[in-house]
Amino acid sequence: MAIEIKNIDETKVKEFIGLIKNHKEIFIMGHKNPDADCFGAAVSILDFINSYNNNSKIILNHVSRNIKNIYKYINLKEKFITKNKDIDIKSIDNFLLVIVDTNRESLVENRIILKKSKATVIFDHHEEYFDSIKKAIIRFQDVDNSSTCEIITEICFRNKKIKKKIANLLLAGITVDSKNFSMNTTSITHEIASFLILNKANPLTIKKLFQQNLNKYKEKLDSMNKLKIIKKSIAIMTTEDSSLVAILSDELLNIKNIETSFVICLLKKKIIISARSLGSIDTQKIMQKFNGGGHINSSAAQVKSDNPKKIITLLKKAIRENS
Ligand SMILES: [Mn+2]
Repeated sequence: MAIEIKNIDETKVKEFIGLIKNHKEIFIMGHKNPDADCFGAAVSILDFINSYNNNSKIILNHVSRNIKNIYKYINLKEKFITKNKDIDIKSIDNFLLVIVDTNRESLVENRIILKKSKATVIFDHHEEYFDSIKKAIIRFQDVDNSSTCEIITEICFRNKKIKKKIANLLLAGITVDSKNFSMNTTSITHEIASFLILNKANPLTIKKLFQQNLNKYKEKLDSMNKLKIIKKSIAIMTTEDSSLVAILSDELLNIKNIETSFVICLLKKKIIISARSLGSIDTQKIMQKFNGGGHINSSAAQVKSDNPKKIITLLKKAIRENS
């Protein structure tokens, strides 16, 4: 089944396929500390590219906890470059670079490759920021999409047979970024999900891929004791476990009357902030004060600091100014 729901710029798609055919080597990378959307987008675009050019690799610095299960599930180890030393930067010259799930220079997995690239294509659903990559030749960028996986399904797989594992990865990316189809979704998101299910994606398989282990779950419950509510609808929490930051900020929005959540974690002289909102507060504006970004509903930042108390004070000030 093909989806015909949007005016896809066919010329751009053809141009992209032309670039794939004209390059010997292709590198794909997402943002640092990839999530399911970023990882699903990278693997799916690799699968699309493979039908034209088998010489493509994904640059992935670290298999984080967020993607550990889907990394195992896809079982494509040989297609990943996980150590920078495995790329002979000097010898590569004429390569195509495909960037997924970010458009910011400071966030990509490997900035040297980006600097060296003469042909860059971006697939992303985030807004542009001051350090947005200017040199991209083609941009498949749309902030009205729930996820990069949604964009990739529509552009790359609408007329193409899709493997079950790829369909599952794409649906996983959409499910995670849209917080189970509750945020940034349109009827098109649902049509694309339906298309993926028709192509054998299974929501239950996806649920199993994201099950947490018991210890993590216990840690998560322990963290709830540190919850502070300000202004009745804004939750602020600290955690010592960086892998829980995003999970906790998502989870806090399940609590009645909580409209906005911020979770802070100190990690080696760096403070990570994850922010979520049901829409009454624009978390992106607040995270931009900390040089971060994202969307109204979901954003994050990293600050060089070892003083969480000070960051919380600054955060409260930014919340006051933006609510
Ligand atoms: Mn995303």
